[in-house]
Amino acid sequence: MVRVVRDILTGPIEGTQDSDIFAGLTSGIVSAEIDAEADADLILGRNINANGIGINQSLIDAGPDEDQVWGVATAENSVGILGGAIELGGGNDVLVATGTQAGVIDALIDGGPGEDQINVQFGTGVILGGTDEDSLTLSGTSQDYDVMPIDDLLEIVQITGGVDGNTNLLVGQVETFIFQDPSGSTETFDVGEFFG
Ligand SMILES: [Ca+2]
Ligand SMILES: [Ca+2]
Ligand SMILES: [Ca+2]
Repeated sequence: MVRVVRDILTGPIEGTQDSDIFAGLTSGIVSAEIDAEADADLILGRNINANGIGINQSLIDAGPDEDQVWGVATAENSVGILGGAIELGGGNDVLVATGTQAGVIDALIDGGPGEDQINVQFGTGVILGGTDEDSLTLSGTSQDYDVMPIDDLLEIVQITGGVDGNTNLLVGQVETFIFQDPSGSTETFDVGEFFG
């Protein structure tokens, strides 16, 4: 196993066949290429600075097995995941992106095989669940969003609006949509309900 834990994580980094940890703890993951490979890996980009980005313009391949990818930005005008591409690979993976400006901006997230749980709060980008039953969690209520059916065969929908008003997500192969209000209430929709 490798544990690469720094204030800011950047550059190409290779994982092992065992469980690895890659973390940028205060200024996130920036322009990195992380290949986590097999076994359950944790990839954490945390940014505590104003205008900070949790995972910034990085290519992340979590590889097989049950991985966790977190892009967490906590200060003002911050973004969880900006740009780049994140492949969660096989296994039941978890991805969480949170920021005060948006969870994601221009993000490309691919859950791959397995039952993946993706929570991006709100924002812009492309989210693919891949095969098996996947869920996407967004902040707010279903009233905050417009969900437009694009292709029922591939289960592609476009989600706009959002609590920030700027959300524009193209979502494919995700079977369950969860709207999570700050008050704690949640609403759950099957993708088929958007193609009624
Ligand atoms: Ca892995
Ligand atoms: Ca997966
Ligand atoms: Ca799926």
